[in-house]
Parts: sequence; structure tokens; C-alpha cells
Amino acid sequence: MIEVYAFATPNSVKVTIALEELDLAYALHGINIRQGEQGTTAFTTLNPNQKVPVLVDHDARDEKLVLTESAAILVYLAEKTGRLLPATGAERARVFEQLFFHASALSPAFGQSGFFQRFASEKLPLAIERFDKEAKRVLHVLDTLLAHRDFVAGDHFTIADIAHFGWLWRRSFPGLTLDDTPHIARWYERIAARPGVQRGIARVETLAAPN
Ligand SMILES: N[C@@H](CCC(=O)N[C@@H](CS)C(=O)NCC(=O)O)C(=O)O
Repeated sequence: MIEVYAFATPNSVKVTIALEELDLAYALHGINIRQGEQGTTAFTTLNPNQKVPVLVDHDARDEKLVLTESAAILVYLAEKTGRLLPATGAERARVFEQLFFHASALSPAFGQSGFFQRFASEKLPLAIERFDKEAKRVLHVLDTLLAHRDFVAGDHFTIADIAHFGWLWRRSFPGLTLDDTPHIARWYERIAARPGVQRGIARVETLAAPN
């Protein structure tokens, strides 16, 4: 049995999309991060970093597995099923290249840009400008890449597409559009049309209204 602790957030939706795409059953538990539920003792025991998503796999090979970090969860689920991640070679390396680019560049840029525009108690023009510029820069990096590829890591849909899709689904949080990135727009429509992706979004949307 798999349990997921999540909220209607960009990092959470990656996990429900992967589980739906991989046809894995799971129980979904809402952690309302707007009301501070990530700071409870029970949740901190699961994730000392106090962030969603968290995956608990009671059927892991050796023992119950509690796993945090959305990219690590995507890799775990792909390896558990042998799908959405090539087993070896350059194709596998390309997927990791995009997962690391996502986790180190796109995700933090989008997250910080949204935070300084919407949630910061003080308006800090330097921070707003810095992260807005960086978010737009990485968006254009991805657009250039998708001019030559059907999917972010090559010719096939992989967990790297799921990772990028999670934050692009919530692009309104950092105030971004796809108007100037036609290759991402084409890719986004294609990914959003997948039934597994739609089911994954529908599951997290039951947890709370978007920001
Ligand atoms: N690197 C982490 C980031 C997780 C993350 O930032 N989660 C956000 C929601 S998308 C969260 O739980 N925020 C609550 C907080 O920061 O207090 C991942 O990819 O899973």
C-alpha cells in the first residue's frame, strides 16, 4: 500500500500524476500548508524538512519506506515499476539532467518568484526582480530545448516531463504565461491531455483550492 501526504501544490501534483500514470493505487492525505499542518509533530516525524510531498510505501522491498523530495519520489516510482525512466545509457542521463535542472533551477526560481510577489510580508523590489528574471530565463531555456524535442528528455514521455509539468501547471503563482514560449505551450497541451495527468491533477485538487 502507498500513502501520499500532499496539498494542491506544484511539487505534490508531480507525485499524484506519476502514481496515476503508473497505475499504482494510493491513499491521499491532505496537509494544509496554508494552515501550518506541515509543522505538526506527526508530520515532522515523516519529513523533518516540513514540506510536502511525502510518500510512504508499505510494500517496499526491505521495509516500510518514507520518502521525501518530489524528484526522488519520481525516480523511486519509475524504478519500482520499470517505466518512465530508461534503464541505462544516454537516455537515462538525459532524464536526470532534466530532473536536476528542474530541482535546482526551475522549481526554486518559480517558488521564490511567487513567494516574493505574493506572500512576503514586505515588498522587496530587488528580490521580486531577481527571481522574476530568473524564472523567465529558465522558462526560455526550456522553450529552446523543446524546439528540438517532443518531450523534455528526448522522444519519450518520462518522469522529467512530470517534474516540469508540476510547476508549469502552477505558473500563475509566479505570474508567468506561455505566451512567449510556443514550444512549451505545445508540449504543455500534449502533457495536459493525458488521462493519467488529468486524474493526478483532479486528485490533488480535492485537497484545497489553488492559491
Ligand atoms: N524540494 C522539495 C520542495 C517541497 C516544497 O517546497 N513543498 C512546498 C509546497 S510545493 C511546501 O511544503 N511548503 C511548505 C513550507 O515551506 O512551509 C520537493 O521537490 O519536494
